[in-house]
Amino acid sequence: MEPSRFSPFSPRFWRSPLRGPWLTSVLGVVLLVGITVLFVTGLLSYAAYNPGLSPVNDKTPDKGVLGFYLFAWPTDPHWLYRLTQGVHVTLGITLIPVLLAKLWSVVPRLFTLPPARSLAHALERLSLLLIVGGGLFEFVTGVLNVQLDYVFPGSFYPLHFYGAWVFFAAFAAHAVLKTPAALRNLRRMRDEPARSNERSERSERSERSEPTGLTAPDPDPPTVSRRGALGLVGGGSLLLFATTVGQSVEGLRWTALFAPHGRRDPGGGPGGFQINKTAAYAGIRPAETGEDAWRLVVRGRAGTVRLSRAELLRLPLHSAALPIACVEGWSTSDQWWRGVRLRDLAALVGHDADPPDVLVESLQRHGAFRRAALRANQVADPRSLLALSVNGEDLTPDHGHPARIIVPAAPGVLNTKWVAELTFGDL
Ligand SMILES: Nc1nc2c(c(=O)[nH]1)N[C@H]1C(S)=C(S)[C@@H](COP(=O)(O)O)O[C@H]1N2
Ligand SMILES: [Mo]
Repeated sequence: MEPSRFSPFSPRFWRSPLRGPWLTSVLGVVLLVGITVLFVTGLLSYAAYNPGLSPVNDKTPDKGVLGFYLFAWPTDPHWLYRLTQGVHVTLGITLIPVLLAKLWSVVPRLFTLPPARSLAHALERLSLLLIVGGGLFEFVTGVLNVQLDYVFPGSFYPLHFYGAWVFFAAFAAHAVLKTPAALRNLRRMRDEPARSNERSERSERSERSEPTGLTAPDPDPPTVSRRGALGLVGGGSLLLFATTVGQSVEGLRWTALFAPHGRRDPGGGPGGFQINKTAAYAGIRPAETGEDAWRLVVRGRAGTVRLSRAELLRLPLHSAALPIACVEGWSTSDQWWRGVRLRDLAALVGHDADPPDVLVESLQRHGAFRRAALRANQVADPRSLLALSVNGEDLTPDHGHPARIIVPAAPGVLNTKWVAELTFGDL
């Protein structure tokens, strides 16, 4: 029996005249490109954490074969992570309206009866569920992690990482199956531009005869054209883009209305650039950072060295212009850091020729980012510093006084603040 038009299982329940192969195809092709870029930049972000280097860095220790592609993250160009992660977050947010519109355009297909006509049909529908569920899951976890500013329940990384693989596998299979038809649809509709009424009717008819189940058999009269609807979606994306991208662009920060580190710059002066967590939040007490109390402990194969800040300042000091680029997508322009080269500190404890990896530990007692490991190529780079000052003045407490790490091209999370100990080699 045919379900009635009041049941979503009836094709006649879906009345919007906008649904059809053209709209679905346009949105699908945009997502094909966009989600592929999201997937690649996401995998790059994971690689940038150096998860293969040390269990300390690895937020998804049970990744198994999914880590097959990991490689040593380079230090050049120095804005590399700023770019890849800026693209990942900004593009992800920009694509939200496209994703929602795409889901809306195919929603009748989620309600077909019988649920499965054949094994192949059952598999196709299952993959559709994975795509819809996986897509929503990835976008929601991503946005929450950015918006909740590090208070996302600790499991963000494994959720987003495993979710990405499940989602992308289903997405890739879907794309292989559907892209030829989508491109065919687009080509056909371009060849018969829906200008005159007669022509557009013809194209509507030809759409309706397509057995896609997308076009309403019994549509309501249109209130907006398909191009108009697409314009609305594009406008929404543009608005999100325009209110997000500023979080990574100096001078435009105030336009990043929804970004937790957007809006106003955090004060002026040498330390007047983004702060992810303050010293107070991290539980750093002024008593532990004073000249009498604080000693940097440096360990290596030749033994252990303790240095006061004054002693560090008497070592050869070097400068590097480097940004902070956070996994949340925000970044600063290049700041002018000054301090002791990590490779010079390695040499102090017996690693002269080629410096090894290093484990960096903070004064901070709790929290996932209190320590991080850096790769040998990062230690060796002459721009990698234990920074003591920024933009010509002592580090402020919130930017990591008495000393912090700054490494070119690395994610912000590796730029440990309030450093207490460096251990070279033997991670
Ligand atoms: N000890 C410690 N260092 C830390 C963090 C932290 O939470 N604790 N956060 C890291 C992260 S995620 C970022 S993005 C940068 C931000 O540096 P900023 O606050 O100076 O901009 O610091 C990094 N260093
Ligand atoms: Mo960060």
